[in-house]
Amino acid sequence: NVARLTAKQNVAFEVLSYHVVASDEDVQRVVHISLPEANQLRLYAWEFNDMILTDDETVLASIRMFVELDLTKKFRISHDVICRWMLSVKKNYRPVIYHNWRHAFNVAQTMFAMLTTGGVNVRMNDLERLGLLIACLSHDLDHRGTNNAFQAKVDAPLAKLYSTSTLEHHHFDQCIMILQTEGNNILQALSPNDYKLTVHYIESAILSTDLALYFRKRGDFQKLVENREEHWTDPAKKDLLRGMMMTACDVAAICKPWEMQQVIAKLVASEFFQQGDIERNQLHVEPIPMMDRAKKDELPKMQVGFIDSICLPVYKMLAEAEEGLTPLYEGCKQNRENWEKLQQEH
Ligand code: 5BB
Ligand code: ZN
Repeated sequence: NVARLTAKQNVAFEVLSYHVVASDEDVQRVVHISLPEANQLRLYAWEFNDMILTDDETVLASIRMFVELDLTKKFRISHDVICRWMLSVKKNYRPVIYHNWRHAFNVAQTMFAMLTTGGVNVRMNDLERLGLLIACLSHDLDHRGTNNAFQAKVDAPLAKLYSTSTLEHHHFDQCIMILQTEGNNILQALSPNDYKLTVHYIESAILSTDLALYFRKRGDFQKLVENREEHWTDPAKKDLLRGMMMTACDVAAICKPWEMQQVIAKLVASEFFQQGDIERNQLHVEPIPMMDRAKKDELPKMQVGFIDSICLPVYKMLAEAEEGLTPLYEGCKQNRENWEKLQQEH
């Protein structure tokens, strides 16, 4: 009886009942393409570039990551189901300028490289690897190109549902809804316990992409790194490590070769400016400098600030925890120098 639902239940119903799934047509097309080799796709490279791939190739490359980590065999994920799930995930990203499917795909590739090339694989079990890859691909599902503060400002139904980590809770909800849709459950062969554990890994990983949580947790992680935590057996410490890895993957565009970093920074800026335009013209509030088109010349300075306050600390700690992750730290430092130079020219 709808009349008996509380206001909050109404909001939950409105927000949670909507997601889309892949069409049989798309699944049939992709199922029949043979998977490209990982090396041909350059999946193991830190300098990986998605821009030369077609949309179908990004889907195949994502499936290739699961196959390379042996996850499809170990968890008896059929080719048909992983194709359908991947296409459904892709379909639930909106065509926004930056927080779209390509961003999620790049985040997953960085996680794949951290595990393999970076050597983190030895510290993770199969369920963690599975959870992390699913989390990366799902971590920005249904992003609207506007941030948490914006959802609160416009009193969006989502902000009524979740007052903190608003979008991140929604990304996780979308992730679970897709997994629970017929023909999309890549976790169907897991025992109830393994299923629960994997969903817990996914939830914690997706929520940790909220920058507010990163600031709260990085002090604790710094202590672990200083104490030279060797075995990572404590579940809480392990959770912290996975969370930091998620942040590192989420902002890994900042470690890419300079040409690529410049292109991506412009995409990020362009999405921020669109939010700023709405705030100024429709909400009649002054946007923060980052979202203010009038301050576009300050981009180099803002990137240096972003690198110093958010990026370098996380890559430095991760490189100390795992030597194989040093290339991310080096790439980030390199881009800092380049942005710094542009800032001085200005
Ligand atoms: C970020 C936090 N914000 C509340 C205030 C501004 N800062 S910032 O000074 O570090 C900043 C970051 C300012 C400008 C920026 O981009 C201008 C184009 C950025 C920035 N953010 N630059 C980037 O290249 C990237 Br990538 C990002 C990340 C955007 C997504 C935020 C989600 C972070 C999850 C850990
Ligand atoms: Zn993201």
